[in-house]
Amino acid sequence: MNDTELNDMYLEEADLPPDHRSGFVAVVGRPNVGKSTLMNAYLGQKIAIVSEKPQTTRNRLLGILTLEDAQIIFVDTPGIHAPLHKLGEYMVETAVRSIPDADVVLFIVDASAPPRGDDALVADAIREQVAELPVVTALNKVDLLPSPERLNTEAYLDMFQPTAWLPISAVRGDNRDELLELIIAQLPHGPRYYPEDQITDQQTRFIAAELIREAALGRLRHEVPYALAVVVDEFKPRSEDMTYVGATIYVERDSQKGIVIGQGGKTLKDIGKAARTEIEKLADTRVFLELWVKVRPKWRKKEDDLQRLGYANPRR
Ligand SMILES: Nc1nc2c(ncn2[C@@H]2O[C@H](COP(=O)(O)OP(=O)(O)OP(=O)(O)O)[C@@H](O)[C@H]2O)c(=O)[nH]1
Ligand SMILES: [Mg+2]
Repeated sequence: MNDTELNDMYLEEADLPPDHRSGFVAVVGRPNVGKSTLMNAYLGQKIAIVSEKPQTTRNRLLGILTLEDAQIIFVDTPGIHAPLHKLGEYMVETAVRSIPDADVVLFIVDASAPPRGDDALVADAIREQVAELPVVTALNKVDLLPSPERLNTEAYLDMFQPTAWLPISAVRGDNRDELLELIIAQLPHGPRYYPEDQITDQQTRFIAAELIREAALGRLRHEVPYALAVVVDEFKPRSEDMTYVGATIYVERDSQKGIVIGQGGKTLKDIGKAARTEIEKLADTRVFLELWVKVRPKWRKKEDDLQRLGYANPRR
């Protein structure tokens, strides 16, 4: 680092208000409660894919929100559940392990419905991992109820007594700003850990693969969405305003391959069209997207396949 850069760095530090706060906020909860939706809403950008099906998020993803007086690093995690295969075990372990590294735990529940077994798993995981950390509970999806009195507030607060809590709607925005203030108030004083223009730790090609998976999730039913993995094989600028993206969708069985491709290739074409629109926003150029579908039998149960498809065991 040369002198000018060093000066710039000190200047940046000096520019921060003396009571600047920063830290990691582990966003945890059972599948489908709205963790990724809420993080994206705070960032104003789709960093994590979202779907109406549970178990959408499979990896730990950072979403970095830099404000004048705080830098909040959200750690979006897979939904905690009772796993059925190695992929599920990887997901749950990833989520649970993000808890002790956090400064604040954001426990999200779907308060439009009573607690389920998986919510208790989350509450237990938080209790086991942290005794000291502040925990903020967000009672999400208030928009689904005619009045806040119908929320299952007591049932969730009985399960886990948080430091602070609020009813919110991640999609409609109710109490979203207020929740952010609550979270910031629990963060320690500290500097910015990431440059102010950095919004995530994920590489563009990983997000592109996720956007393809999101497009596929929205168009497939039953067990097929869960058997999908997507790998971007190539992500290359072809010219100033055109990016070439080549990706493979992996499934577990021939029958699933047929479903993903669809009659006359229609389903795959629809998936490609939807994904391309999203990847164009990400790449900020036009995108030429080529998709392949391949069968990898029982990949969700095999350690080496999981590693190859981007689900490396956090222990290693
Ligand atoms: N009505 C309503 N729906 C919501 C709200 N927040 C999220 N959703 C919906 O709930 C579904 C799940 O949202 P996600 O953000 O993918 O949930 P998640 O907790 O990240 O789920 P996993 O990644 O599977 O653990 C999607 O259909 C969202 O649109 C909300 O405040 N109100
Ligand atoms: Mg998610």
